Amino acid sequence: MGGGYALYTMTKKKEEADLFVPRVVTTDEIFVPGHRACIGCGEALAIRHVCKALGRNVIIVNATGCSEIIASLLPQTSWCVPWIHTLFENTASVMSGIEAAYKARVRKGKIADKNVKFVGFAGDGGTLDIGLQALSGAMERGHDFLYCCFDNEAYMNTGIQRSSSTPYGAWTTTAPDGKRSIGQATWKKNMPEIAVAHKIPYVATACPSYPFDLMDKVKRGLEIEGPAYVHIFSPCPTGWRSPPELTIELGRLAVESGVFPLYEVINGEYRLNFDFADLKPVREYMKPQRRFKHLTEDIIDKIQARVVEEYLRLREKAGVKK
Ligand SMILES: Cc1ncc(C[n+]2csc(CCOP(=O)(O)OP(=O)(O)O)c2C)c(N)n1
Repeated sequence: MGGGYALYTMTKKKEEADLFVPRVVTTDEIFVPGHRACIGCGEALAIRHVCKALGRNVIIVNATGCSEIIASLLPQTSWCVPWIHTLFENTASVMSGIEAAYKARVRKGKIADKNVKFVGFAGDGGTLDIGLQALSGAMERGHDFLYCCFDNEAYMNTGIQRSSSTPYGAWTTTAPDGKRSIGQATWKKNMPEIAVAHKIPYVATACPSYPFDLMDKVKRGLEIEGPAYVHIFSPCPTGWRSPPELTIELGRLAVESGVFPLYEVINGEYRLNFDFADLKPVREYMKPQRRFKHLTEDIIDKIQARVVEEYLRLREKAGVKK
């Protein structure tokens, strides 16, 4: 009996070790508490994780958006690293300008520290809509930077206006549902694929519900030479009309339903980080969010079909066997 128990605990320990690879997360806080994010804000949590992975030897260039307005109200700030607030249109231009100037000064021997990293932060509006051309140019020129898009699927800080990242059928204040409207009438723009089309060395999707995966990707993006793009799913209870305590759960459901798959594209090679042979129904993900509450079964079925279709295409690209 005793031997059996010892064997059981040994096996259990081995299983646990296999399941939970022990990793060390720094206790250093670079995005510190005291900011004004809404209760349950997925973006603030994501930023905290991203900053832990970045470390302190960085310069962050931040577009207008929730991340900027919640954490930089003078005379207070949550940012403990050099941080620049830019306009929407030019986040990637400012970032690439600083990177080019820094490289030139290193070359001339005027700066000794060769390890400073350059990072851009923006929301989905600042990335997929307003700042897309500057980002495209920076990716094309091949600057050495990491760009993080915090995707809460609308222009949230200005009052929940739709963006090109708002999912099909979702209610927003500028895409309201009604007799003649289902809410957002267009499908979500696929920004990670737009980044992949630029043939940059690193593209990834991430979510704060999977913090280790998120931090690994930020580190990888930072280390790789050249442009790196990480698209971070950021649940927003205020804009999604969801209970704040469900933020982490909604991130998980988005991944497990295939609505937001977690993958990387390293030098053009796809890697699906979490694969689900049986996806959870999109209904499960949508149900706690009142932005979808008006949708009919037909529309939900249409969304379900599209999610599965896109997931299978992604699996194919990643070479996952059916
Ligand atoms: C060129 C320009 N257009 C519009 C605005 C107004 N504006 C300020 S914040 C914002 C929404 C930003 O949305 P997003 O980038 O998704 O960030 P979030 O607030 O959701 O974090 C808009 C449209 C602006 N400041 N500049």
